[in-house]
Amino acid sequence: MTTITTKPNRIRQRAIVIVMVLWIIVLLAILAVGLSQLTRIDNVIRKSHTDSISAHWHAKSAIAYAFSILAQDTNPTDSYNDNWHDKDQDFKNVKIGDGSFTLWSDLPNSSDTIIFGLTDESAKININVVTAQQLSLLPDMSEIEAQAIITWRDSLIPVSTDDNEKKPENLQPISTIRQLQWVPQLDNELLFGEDTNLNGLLDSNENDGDQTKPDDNKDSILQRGLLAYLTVHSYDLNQDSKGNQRININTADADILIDALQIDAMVADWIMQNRPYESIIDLLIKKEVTPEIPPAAAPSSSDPAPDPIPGAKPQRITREQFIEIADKITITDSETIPGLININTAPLAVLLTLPEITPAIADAIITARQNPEFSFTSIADLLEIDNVTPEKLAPLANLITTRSNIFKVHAQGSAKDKATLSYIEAIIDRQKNQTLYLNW
Ligand SMILES: [Ca+2]
Ligand SMILES: [Ca+2]
Ligand SMILES: [Ca+2]
Repeated sequence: MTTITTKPNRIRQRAIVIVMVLWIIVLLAILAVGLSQLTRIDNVIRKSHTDSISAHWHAKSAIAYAFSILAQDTNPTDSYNDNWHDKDQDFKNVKIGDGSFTLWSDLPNSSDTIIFGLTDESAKININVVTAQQLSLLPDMSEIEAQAIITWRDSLIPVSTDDNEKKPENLQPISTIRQLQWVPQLDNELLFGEDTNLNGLLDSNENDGDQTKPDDNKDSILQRGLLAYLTVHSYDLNQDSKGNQRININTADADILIDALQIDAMVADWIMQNRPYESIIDLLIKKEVTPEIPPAAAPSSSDPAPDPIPGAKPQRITREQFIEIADKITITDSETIPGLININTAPLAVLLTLPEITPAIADAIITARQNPEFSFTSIADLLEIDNVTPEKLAPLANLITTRSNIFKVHAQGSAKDKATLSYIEAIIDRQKNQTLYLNW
């Protein structure tokens, strides 16, 4: 007997086949959608990865760019007339390929605007060498807090029996200003103000009140903390404007004084007879030492000093001659001197921490600097400022300079989409051709 498949059975089998085919289609569709989804996510990830690499490399190229800008600065002094300061066209949204970068300074300025350029670290106070007295003169700083910082810093100086270790240029107990957060009982608000990421910019979280950290006053102005005025990196070479090692007036012999400084023998004689000097300004103000042997006496054969005019008195350098040679002389053989403050670039608050600098003198310094043709070429140029006498310059002379070697770079790289950004903060030492990355 032939088995006849009944109609309902056939229908059921066809239905099963259709359901199976539908399932396969649905599965394939799910697979296809899934695959396309994966590809899209992959593309998004890949694009975002490419954008962030691009932004990062744009920020990185900004560091190389900063180096090249500094290499082009051949002025013998460093001032705000230089190519590295406040040039929107050179530092803001600089296009490279399909992205760009921007460089800005973190130094506080009177107009609270963003200065596009590099930051001169010699405009700041070097926390590794500053005194408590000087530090206490910063805005909102109490003597107790200043002393707490100095006590903490000095506790970090390693005890050593090696005299070389104790040279001032080797005393670098603090390697980044952020370490000041560890000073006991020092308020973070005093240190950072509203600029908790220390980039010198008013970020959105720094201007939204207590909505996000930090708490701020929402006044659209960046209230800066103490760290805006501090550095640990600044130093100057003990060289003149031509790159020659300065002449040490405490040790140089007569021939060197006469030849290198182009002074006459009587002045060289005075310099040698009135040693030692605590600062170069002593040449103008030091009480003369009465020579033990009258100049008319016969010179000893072992004395290398040339005999000037027989019987003539050694002659003190004049103020004009002093201004002429001030950049060429020093009181130490050290090749570098840490922490000197550049009077061409220091902001008002920093100038006011220097001994003998009154608000009137600080204003006069800043007014002089506003002339685009002017910069202080040596510390002796301060004598041209009203009310600055040699006596007032004396306690200042070993603390200031007119040149800078260390620059901080805040660089933001931007990818083609302009939304993907990368931030790098670095310290450039243009003498040693070195970069220290603080934020990478
Ligand atoms: Ca900020
Ligand atoms: Ca906030
Ligand atoms: Ca504010």
